[in-house]
Amino acid sequence: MIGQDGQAVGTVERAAVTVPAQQDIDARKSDGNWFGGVKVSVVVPALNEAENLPYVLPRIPTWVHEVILVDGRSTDDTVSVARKLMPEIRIVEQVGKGKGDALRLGFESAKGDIIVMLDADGSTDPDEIPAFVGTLLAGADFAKGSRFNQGAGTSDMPLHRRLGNWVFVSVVRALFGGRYSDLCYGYNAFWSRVVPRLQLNADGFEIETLMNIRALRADLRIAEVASFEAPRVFGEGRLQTWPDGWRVAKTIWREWRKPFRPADL
Ligand SMILES: Nc1nc2c(ncn2[C@@H]2O[C@H](COP(=O)(O)OP(=O)(O)OP(=O)(O)O)[C@@H](O)[C@H]2O)c(=O)[nH]1
Ligand SMILES: [Mg+2]
Repeated sequence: MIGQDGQAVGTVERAAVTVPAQQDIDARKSDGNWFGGVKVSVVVPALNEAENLPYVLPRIPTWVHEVILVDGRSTDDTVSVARKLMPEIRIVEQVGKGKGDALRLGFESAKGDIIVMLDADGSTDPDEIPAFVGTLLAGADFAKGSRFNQGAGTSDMPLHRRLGNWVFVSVVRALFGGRYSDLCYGYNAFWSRVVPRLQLNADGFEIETLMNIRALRADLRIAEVASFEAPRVFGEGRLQTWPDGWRVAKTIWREWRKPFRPADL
């Protein structure tokens, strides 16, 4: 369990996987008309996250139009637990590998006007979804989560990752402009119409860096949303600091050497 200061307190009880009441499922289906008919899709990449899904899926607001779980061919009960917790969930089976590949598949499958990216491990808080959606409705094209602006924070980042992220943020600010306060963070939301403009082609954890740089290059209206990142509830993260940090560095370099031209759509 996470205390108010963001530190782990005691041990976490495994959450029971309970089937939601029919009226909650019906409410979810019929409540897609909020925000003047704007439909919100939540894309959840998941690789062996069965234990964590009970902390995530039931907390997604019921007015969300659809939740898409992109399963990275999990060998645990990720898919069956997801279906139990949320019978109306859309499961997309990943063919390729990596979080970036999973997200791209999820974005392609999404039918909503707005897409929200949400991790399956309990790090990103579904209660923050309204802040992201509200930022888009207020005029932004791309609502980018930040753990380092006012009111934000993280208890899931050891010092070396903080330092690395800070270096990458500084380099991106110097090379591409903008005023990002965070870079390698996976909580973002955007209008689905911007996806084809970004021509995303990253497979791994560098997808977040690529999106953030290309959003700047495409002159999108970008707003940062203060977000708090909690530690994953159970299990080990897939991110490996050095190899994945290297992929981020290579992505920044490539985008600088050969700037992509946003698709004119
Ligand atoms: N479908 C799919 N999901 C993935 C893959 N790799 C990671 N994910 C999911 O992407 C999300 C973020 O991955 P994590 O392993 O938590 O990475 P992280 O948050 O950067 O690392 P930690 O801080 O150590 O948790 C989680 O929901 C993972 O289950 C993959 O190859 N395929
Ligand atoms: Mg994580």
